[in-house]
Amino acid sequence: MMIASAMTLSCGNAKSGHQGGEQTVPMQVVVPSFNADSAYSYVKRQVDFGPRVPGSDGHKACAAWLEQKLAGFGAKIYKQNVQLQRYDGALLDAVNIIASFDPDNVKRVMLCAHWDTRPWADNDDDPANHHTPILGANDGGSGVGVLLEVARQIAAAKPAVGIDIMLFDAEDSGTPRFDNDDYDDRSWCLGAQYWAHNPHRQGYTARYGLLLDMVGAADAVFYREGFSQDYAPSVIDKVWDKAAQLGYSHLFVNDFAGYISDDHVPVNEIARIPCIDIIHNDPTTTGFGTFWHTVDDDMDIIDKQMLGIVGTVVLNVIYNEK
Ligand code: AHN
Ligand code: ZN
Repeated sequence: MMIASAMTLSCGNAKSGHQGGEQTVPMQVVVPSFNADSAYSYVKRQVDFGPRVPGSDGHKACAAWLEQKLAGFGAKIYKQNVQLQRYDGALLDAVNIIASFDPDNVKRVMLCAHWDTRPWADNDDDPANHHTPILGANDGGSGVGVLLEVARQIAAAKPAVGIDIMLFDAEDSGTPRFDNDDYDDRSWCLGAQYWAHNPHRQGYTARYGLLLDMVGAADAVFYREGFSQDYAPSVIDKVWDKAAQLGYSHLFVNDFAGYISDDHVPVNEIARIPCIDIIHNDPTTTGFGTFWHTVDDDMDIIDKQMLGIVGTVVLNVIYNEK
């Protein structure tokens, strides 16, 4: 448990002979401890379904499991089943899965990740692998694994704000390198684009959103991403300040590292909710990691401790909302 902040409360109900007085009482914000073993097991469970390419058997089975887990944590589940058009015209059977905690609370924060995996290892060194679907332990699995553990903690002790866990589908079917003549930036983030145009509840809004993408590798490092900085600078400050307080300023680096098209862009530009991307991107070395969109994105590159750090930062941010 972590205790944070103090606050002056007007205490109109004070004891013996001290009526209506004002006193300072510590307002203890109890932040639950994030369990990294649990998060790791949730990543592994997804990977055990195999690739979660939209329309595949692994995708269907994983969707059912995600829904059942989140419902088991007491969330209200919204599913958006929709056919979305890929860059090449193929229709993808997609499902956005939204889990709302305390759904009638007007104070809300959204936590997002994509749950699908890439149909092609088009960044692999070996061209023979370019059409092989990836397992997406990091790219897909890690963000969802962290959010499932956050959901488990919310089930045990709810924060002051309502939380919406948004698992977007069809993020990672964007134009592959082997078809680069057809490249279209809008071919990514199809599920998030759909949700932004068709929110699960009419008039839905939230104070802000946090998107987790590729948060599980040992060499992960998080820079201030460009769209996040432009659309939601105060949210970046809030998260990076909290990470620094917790001792993670070496991982949440106070530098800018370019613009990344990701699910937070439609959330900002279409839904108009300030949303930041917490994404592994090291501009000084290997960008999204050497395993990115290769057959090496499997459980071997998942670092339990990194999942724990990201989850701890997220819990500390949302439990400090009043
Ligand atoms: C692009 O490569 C255009 N965006 C990175 C978003 C992404 C892909 N996240 C995971 N896979
Ligand atoms: Zn990807």
